[in-house]
Amino acid sequence: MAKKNLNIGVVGYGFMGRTHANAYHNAANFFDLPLKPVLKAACGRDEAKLKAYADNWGFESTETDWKKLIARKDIDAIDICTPNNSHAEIAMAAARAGKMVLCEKPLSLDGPEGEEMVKVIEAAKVPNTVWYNYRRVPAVTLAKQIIDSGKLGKIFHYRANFLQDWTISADLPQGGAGLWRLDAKAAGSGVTGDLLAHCIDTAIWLNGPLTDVTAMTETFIKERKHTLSGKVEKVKIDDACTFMGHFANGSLALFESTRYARGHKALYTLEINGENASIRWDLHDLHRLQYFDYSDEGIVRGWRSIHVTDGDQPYMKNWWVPGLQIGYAESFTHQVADFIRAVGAGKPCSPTFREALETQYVCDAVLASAKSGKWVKCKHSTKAKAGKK
Ligand code: SOE
Repeated sequence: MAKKNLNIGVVGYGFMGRTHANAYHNAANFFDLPLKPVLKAACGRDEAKLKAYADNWGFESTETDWKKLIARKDIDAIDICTPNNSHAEIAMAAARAGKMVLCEKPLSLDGPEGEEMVKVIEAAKVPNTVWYNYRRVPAVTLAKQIIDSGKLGKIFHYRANFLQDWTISADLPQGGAGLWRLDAKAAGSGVTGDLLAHCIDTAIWLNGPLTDVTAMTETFIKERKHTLSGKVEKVKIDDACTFMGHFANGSLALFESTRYARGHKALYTLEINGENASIRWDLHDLHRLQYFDYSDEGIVRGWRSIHVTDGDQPYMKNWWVPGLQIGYAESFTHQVADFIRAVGAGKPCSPTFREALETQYVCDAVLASAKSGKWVKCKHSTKAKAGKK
């Protein structure tokens, strides 16, 4: 019997618009889903770019006004791939219209805006999720399984980096297509909301909530020409951010992100050290999980490099044959598959808006600490997450 369709309206045709469209295309081919995702409509302001995007990915129709997209009766879910400062308005309007909402990360510009979004989405009772895609890289999901099985024992340290080098040139303008990440009005913050948010989301998922942080940020290039105004304007985003903190389970946090690490394009790494074992993962080698188990016999004890491609490892039985790896794009495909399965089962798909708000609170605490030079306590979005030390 033919499956019922899940009609998707994607807002935004940039980098994320492409990763999501690709994911909707592939999800039903690789995963047995209760609903079939259909690229019903693409939405964006520039008609020529929109048409090129829609034709390329096979969307059935286009809209140049997201309000019209939301008003359409034939759309079940709104997927938001626009700059951060438009997430709240679109997400809340979509929820109020009864649509399911999938929102690119970070959820919002800051915690208070995120709180509004959570209030509206929960009142509307619509399925929702935020695209923190790295959770769904099979090696990272495997790390979660290993940690949850208790193999690491008591956790002492959680260390994460997200390093890039694409904004070193002082000639690079801020604002406008592709460069909105440098404009505080559009992005909310710099590396904290763009890159550390990924690290924080994964950390909370793997190791539980953060309780307090102390941070420093730096803006290396103080002024840049603004693409939209044509004027040289003050740069208000953080180019680099380093923070330390405590997790509720007693372990210590050490996080660093920068867009000034010459030679690194998107080097997201994480390492967790427990009493009995340690885990290490690296986005540039994303199909491997490094694992050290102290209980191994002494003469063969050492770091193992697990090639996460076998059928009994997360998501992998749905792909090729053992030994053949998948990559970055598939983490988005997994999110589509998990979202649709959750919708079919009437369950939430993590991270929900409320869970993503927890990351927003940590980002707020990090930025507040960098400003004040003091330790700042993190707010929590759920009682369960607040945990106990
Ligand atoms: C920034 O360069 C960026 O594209 C982020 O916005 C993404 O979230 C990250 O996954 C890769 O880097």
